[in-house]
Amino acid sequence: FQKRMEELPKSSYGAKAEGSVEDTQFVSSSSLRLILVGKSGCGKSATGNSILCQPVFESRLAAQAVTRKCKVAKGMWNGRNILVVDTPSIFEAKAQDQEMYDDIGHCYLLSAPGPHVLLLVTQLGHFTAQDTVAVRRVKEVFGEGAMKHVVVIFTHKEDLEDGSLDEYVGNTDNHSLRSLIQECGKRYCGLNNQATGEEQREQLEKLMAVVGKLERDNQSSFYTNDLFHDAEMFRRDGDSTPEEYLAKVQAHIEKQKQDLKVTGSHWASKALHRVKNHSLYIYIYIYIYMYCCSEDIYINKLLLSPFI
Ligand SMILES: Nc1nc2c(ncn2[C@@H]2O[C@H](COP(=O)(O)OP(=O)(O)OP(=O)(O)O)[C@@H](O)[C@H]2O)c(=O)[nH]1
Ligand SMILES: [Mg+2]
Repeated sequence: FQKRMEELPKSSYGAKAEGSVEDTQFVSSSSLRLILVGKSGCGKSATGNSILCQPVFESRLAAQAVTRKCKVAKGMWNGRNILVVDTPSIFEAKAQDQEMYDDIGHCYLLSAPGPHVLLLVTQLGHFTAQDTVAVRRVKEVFGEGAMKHVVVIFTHKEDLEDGSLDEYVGNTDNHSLRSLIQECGKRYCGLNNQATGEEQREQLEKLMAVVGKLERDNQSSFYTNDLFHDAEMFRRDGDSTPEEYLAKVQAHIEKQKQDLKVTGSHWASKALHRVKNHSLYIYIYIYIYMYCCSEDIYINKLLLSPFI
């Protein structure tokens, strides 16, 4: 973690940052911070490269995860500064060891005081159980409120050929994908990360239009939480040691996980309650129906017996 700290671009953060004019402009309110999230190999780094129009993140097909640690890169879009944070495999179902907390802590430091947009990347036509885990992990890592800042990115858009992405998303029978799309306010976009020239520019325009809508919906505010605040203080003032900061990271993630469980169990108990109520109505209905239909005095007596 100490090594990661040394690599942090000091000029990107806070008032105490030292750097060129161009660098300090980066903290101005008009800059846009984006974090790439999603399962391993879905095209996060390639998406970052498309957005920045430069091959800044290592991206290739591999059996093992290619991106090994968080990396930040900057660029411009229509005169606006953008900062993109690429992430390693912190959205997988694997055990959460110290390295995972180091990566999460690093990601928070690179994107503090918080991202405007979380780009949740998935390969078009391949939304699997690992993607569902990734959605869950995004909530655990950033908090459930972060879903308000999610845009789903479908990579490999070229596989649609002449088909429409809206039709694909509207007609999919993948329930997890449908509920994700609902949950993030139907904000999604397709990208062909192999595209160049005019095609690349056009698809970026579309993505930025979706981002623009997200910003309007959120009154231009970025997503933040207590841990982003801690990260900013740590980065700027150095008021705690790396160990203390990492302990805060771990405690915050544990709490977010716990909160998610509580929300989940609230939802489950409500659903159970509803089912119970429905069953009661059905029982009463069958009871009355049988009573009315039956001409047999013995059955009528039997049906009435609990009330007598
Ligand atoms: N044809 C095509 N290939 C893509 C597209 N997006 C990504 N790829 C390819 O998919 C492979 C994996 O992409 P990466 O960007 O490395 O994926 P990642 O999510 O960063 O992977 P990790 O860092 O290993 O988690 C690379 O070979 C990319 O060239 C796309 O839109 N179209
Ligand atoms: Mg990568």
